[in-house]
Amino acid sequence: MSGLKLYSVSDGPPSLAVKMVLEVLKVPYENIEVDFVAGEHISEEYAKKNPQREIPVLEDNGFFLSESNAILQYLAEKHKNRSIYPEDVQERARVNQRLCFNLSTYYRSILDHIILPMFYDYQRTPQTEKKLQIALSAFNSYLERDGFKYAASDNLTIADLQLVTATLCLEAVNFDFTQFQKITKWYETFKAENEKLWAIAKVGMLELRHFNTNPPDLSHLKHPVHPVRKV
Ligand SMILES: N[C@@H](CCC(=O)N[C@@H](CS)C(=O)NCC(=O)O)C(=O)O
Repeated sequence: MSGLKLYSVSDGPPSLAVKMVLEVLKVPYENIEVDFVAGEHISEEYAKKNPQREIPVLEDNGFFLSESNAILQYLAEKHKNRSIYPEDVQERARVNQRLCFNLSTYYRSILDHIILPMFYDYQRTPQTEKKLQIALSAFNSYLERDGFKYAASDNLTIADLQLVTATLCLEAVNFDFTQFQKITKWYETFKAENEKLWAIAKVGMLELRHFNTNPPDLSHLKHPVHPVRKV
């Protein structure tokens, strides 16, 4: 056993990206499911692992790491996988740029328009939709301008793992993004060429689909980070 522990949530896009990189790297690990609906991540005990009280967290023999981008970079570095995280400075910079774009803009807009209103007392508004459309347009333009098969290269990199788990949220709620043809093609290519990875991600997509029509009751949570719906 590698001694690695992953504190994850089964429908969390960042958790799914980490699970996928562990599959790519063939690293054994212990998965510890954090009970999000029970608010386990808000506890003081969990805050020792991640003061942001967010999931996922990686524990590598007493070393705790949060922020899924940092986890992906750490694991790819540690296992010296130059295919999913290239060594060449410009190639690596492109991967890092896509990871930053996902965190700051693409997944951010998906979080605000799709995910947060699913779980919390937030609304889908014309403004959140507009930001999402702008982010989709930017991602589509990156794919068009650079012309790679994958998001940052002609092969799979850690950037794809994050961008795919963000995109699956759109699929979960049947948000039509087919007008963004490069994104649609890239997403379908990922699924077709990475069946094992997609099998991991699909579990989360289906759970999110369920939550979208059956919103969870989080009204029992004490000190939630986000406003909870009153039921
Ligand atoms: N930037 C963080 C985001 C992690 C995140 O937001 N995770 C969600 C679960 S998918 C969470 O823990 N949310 C806390 C909450 O809703 O209270 C990362 O990429 O790891």
